Amino acid sequence: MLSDFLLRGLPTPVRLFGLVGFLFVLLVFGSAVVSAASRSLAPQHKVPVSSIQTAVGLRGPAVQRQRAAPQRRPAAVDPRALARGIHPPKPPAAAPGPEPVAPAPAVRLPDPQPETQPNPPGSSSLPPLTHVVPIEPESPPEESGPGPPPAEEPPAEEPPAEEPPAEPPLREAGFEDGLNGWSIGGVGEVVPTVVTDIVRTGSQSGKVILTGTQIRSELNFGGDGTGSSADTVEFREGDEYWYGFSFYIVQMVWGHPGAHNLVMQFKSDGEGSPAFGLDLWDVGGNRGLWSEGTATGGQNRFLAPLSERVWYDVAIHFRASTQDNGFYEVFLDRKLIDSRQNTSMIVPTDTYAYIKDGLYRSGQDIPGTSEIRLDSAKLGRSLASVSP
Ligand SMILES: [Ca+2]
Repeated sequence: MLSDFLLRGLPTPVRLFGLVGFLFVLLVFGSAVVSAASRSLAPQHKVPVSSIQTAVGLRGPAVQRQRAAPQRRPAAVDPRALARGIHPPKPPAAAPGPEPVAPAPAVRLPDPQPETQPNPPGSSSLPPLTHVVPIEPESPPEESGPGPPPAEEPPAEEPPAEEPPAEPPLREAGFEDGLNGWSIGGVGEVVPTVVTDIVRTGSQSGKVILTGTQIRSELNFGGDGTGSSADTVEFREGDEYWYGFSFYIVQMVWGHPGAHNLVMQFKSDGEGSPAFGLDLWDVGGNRGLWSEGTATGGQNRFLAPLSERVWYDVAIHFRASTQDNGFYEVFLDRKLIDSRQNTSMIVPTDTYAYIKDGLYRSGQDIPGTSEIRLDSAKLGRSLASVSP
């Protein structure tokens, strides 16, 4: 042996001491080598104790966080561990094994995802209920499905189907300024008068009365209240308008076909019967408003029953023509009661039409006293603009 060889020549006590020293050095060196070796291998295998505990379910993020949710089951049954198939070391208690674990996991499974937890700052008791991360506004895409529906705006639409304030009429004759707005040229035996007893609008209306065998008491629409026809409104080929007026029957000798009893007519500039007129007739049990004239197709048409002592609002929408390029629509109290297309509101041999209101009758055939009121005559572009 090397030590024997080196110490051979020395005295015994010294040899003994040297031997011991050699053994000591050998021991120290050996332990140093071992420790160095283990240190070089250790890093890969080092497993922190805490992670082991976590894996086993003794501690870990879930446990630490769950301090806020005391109602949770004790950490011993940490679902996370269960989810990973790692069962906690069962306490020696005689508990019937895995059974108690079963109920917990189903609902809690989502918890294990640690990402869910960190967000809600002050909602320590709420998290258990949130199944999915209820986080932040960053995820606006689909999270807020119910919130932003822009469908909210439409409700603003209300049904004020009624037209807004009607545009003013183009012309008006309502007896508030005497007979202004009318012409009395060719009105017949009796000039209508302005009264205040029965009115449709304002405080005055026109009184029309025929007695005996009197035939005519009419006003032409458009004028200054005199006999001048300078301002009479004329409708020529293609002109389209609305004309409205109101009438009230005080008493009436009702006419019949063959005995004119017109309350309004589209008179043409030439002689002869109007192309279109509205009669107050009582025929075959139909007492009321009738239409007659070539524009109607040549037939007398019963349009609506009428009563005495009631105001009626008439509106006529028309396009004037001498060549059947016109039409008319008659409304009574805003209800359509007659209409005809492709017709002539001007007598074909004439050049224009104008409007007359009042009474024109066959006095010899239907004598007696007939009395009405007229009011609120208007010319315009819409039903609303010519309504009272
Ligand atoms: Ca009036």
